[in-house]
Amino acid sequence: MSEMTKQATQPAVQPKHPLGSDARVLLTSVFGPYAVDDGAGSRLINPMELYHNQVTRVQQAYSLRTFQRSWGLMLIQVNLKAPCTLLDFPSEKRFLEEIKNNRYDVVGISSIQTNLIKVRKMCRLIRKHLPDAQIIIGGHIANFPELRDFCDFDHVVRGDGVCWMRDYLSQDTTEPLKHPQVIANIGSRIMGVNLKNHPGDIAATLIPSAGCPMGCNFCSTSAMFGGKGKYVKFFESGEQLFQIMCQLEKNLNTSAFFVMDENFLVDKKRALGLLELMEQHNKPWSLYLFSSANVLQQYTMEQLVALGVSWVWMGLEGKGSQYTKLAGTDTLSLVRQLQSHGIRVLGSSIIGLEEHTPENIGEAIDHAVLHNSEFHQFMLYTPIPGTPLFAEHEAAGTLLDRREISIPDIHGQLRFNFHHPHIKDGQETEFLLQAFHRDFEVNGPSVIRIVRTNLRAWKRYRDHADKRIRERFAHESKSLPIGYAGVLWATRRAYQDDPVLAAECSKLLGEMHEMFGLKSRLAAPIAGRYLYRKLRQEQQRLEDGWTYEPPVFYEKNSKAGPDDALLVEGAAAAAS
Ligand code: B12
Ligand code: SF4
Repeated sequence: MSEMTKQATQPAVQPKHPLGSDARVLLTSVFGPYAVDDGAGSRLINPMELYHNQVTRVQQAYSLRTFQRSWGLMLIQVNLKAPCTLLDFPSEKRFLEEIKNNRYDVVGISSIQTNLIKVRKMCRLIRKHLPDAQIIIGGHIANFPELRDFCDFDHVVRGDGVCWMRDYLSQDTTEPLKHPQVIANIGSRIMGVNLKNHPGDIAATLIPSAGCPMGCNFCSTSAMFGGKGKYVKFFESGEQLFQIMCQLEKNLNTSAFFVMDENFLVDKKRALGLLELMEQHNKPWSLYLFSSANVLQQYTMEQLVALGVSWVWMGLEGKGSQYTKLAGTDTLSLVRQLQSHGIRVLGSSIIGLEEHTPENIGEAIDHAVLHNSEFHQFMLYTPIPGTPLFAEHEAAGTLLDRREISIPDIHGQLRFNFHHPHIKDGQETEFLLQAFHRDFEVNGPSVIRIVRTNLRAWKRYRDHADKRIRERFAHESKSLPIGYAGVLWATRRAYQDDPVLAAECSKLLGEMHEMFGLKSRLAAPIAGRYLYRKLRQEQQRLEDGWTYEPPVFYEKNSKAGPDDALLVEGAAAAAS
């Protein structure tokens, strides 16, 4: 990693553990359960789920339920030579058992600010049961200004933890990085049916970089890894990524990749280098990406399609917002254009930008909803420590104090943590819910939107001149004639009292039958009846208060790193 980033993220004197790589290390995420209201700071409204937390939260039985592992910890673990255990999503009891029954010299906890109370409790337990262990805290909580007042720990790590931990354990920091092997989604389920995969496909997680050089003022990920103009690259070249992807493809039997990089396409040389190799080796891979709108537009649609971009998570932020990444972009036409090429969009909008008022918020919500993106995340504008936005509010004295809002409630789905110039008295809670409900009412369940885009993409690309591209679309469309025909049938029935949505389902079913003939005509009512029954059961389960928690993961490496970790030749983490 370059000197520039080291200064941005690490203290001047790097601490070292006296046992070096002989130290026994435990890495852990914060304890669950998560989807409950309790004294440890868990909140029912803040489950350990991506979609149900902040994207499909009001879509009831249509909400996509799924978990993601703690990839940061996994990346650290595979790159340590020290014996290292990883405990992901433990209960408090399981965590306690681990530290009572084993000797560790180092315990590393990964957390975000929202889970501060759990980190405090975990530190206390470690001090009690492993008094000689060094406690290291990493992840986004590291930017919390008064961390030392709340928790008793030894070191806090801001920014990348791989390099820091290697250095701390006297391991060569310039050694090539390994990449963990992990499926992106665990325990996925929708409409009451357990999926083997993400809607579309099973995907492996790929972690090319962390951070984003765009440096939007509210963005804690960008701030964490260097801020404007900087980010941390774990893998420098398209060739390195290609090697990793080939191994993930082989070992996890997948051809889809959830690219965990806030703005993967920003490094055009790396992305096009990857494309060249995909073409050379005839890889019909699918990529699920995060991208800012301005960066996306630096590519032609042909390039995006050839690169296998099939999902994009993109900040739309809000009508007329002043962010550079949106300058000159008509996001409505961009989303339509992407969808017409089979690229499904997870749009992200902010509720409570400075210019929002109770009078204009309805218009802002309508504008967001008009995108009709497959998924739509809505979040409250939230100054998070470490960001320029937080610094501004701190200087202006406009942050709420601890008596006004508790830390576990600062997660962007409930309340502001600052005095908004126009939105007062907790009105934002209602505005946020309005946005989710409006999107669901107007655009219907996300799964229907996905089916529509898939179907249109299949029509457009099934006869494409390039076999590799045809193959990818064939793969992504394989659920259409049976599973997705059933989804349309079941949804038409579920929405029989909503003429607009029922008609949309009928129209799509018609298109489906035109494309797939007898196969989908026969499958639709059979799969549809089954799905309708499951949907009703799931709805009942939700009404009865069912919540979803991730399973506990417990993984050890061998002293030299786990056998199945991927060694990639080339430079170690480098900053741009
Ligand atoms: C995947 C993810 C999740 C997963 C969590 C999976 C898990 N096991 O924890 C899900 C979807 C469940 C989730 C939920 C939430 N998340 Co989230 N999430 C992310 C996301 C998109 C990726 C994290 C990731 O894997 N990055 C890649 C890895 C390589 O980077 P990393 O995790 O930062 O790890 C590196 C360093 O931080 C460091 N490090 C990390 N841990 C440790 C530990 C030690 C000991 C050391 C030394 C170093 C270290 O080293 C790692 C390697 O460089 C980030 C955004 C982002 N791009 O980072 C948001 C993010 C972390 N989430 C965030 C938030 C707010 C939430 C939610 C509150 C949801 C919400 N309402 O928005 C909930 C909380 C759920 C809960 N009950 O706790 C914020 C955190 C803001 C903050 N400063 O606190 C982020 C930054 C998004 C954002 N910009 O707003 N999230
Ligand atoms: S473009 Fe997205 S990821 Fe990049 S800084 Fe802005 S909000 Fe963060």
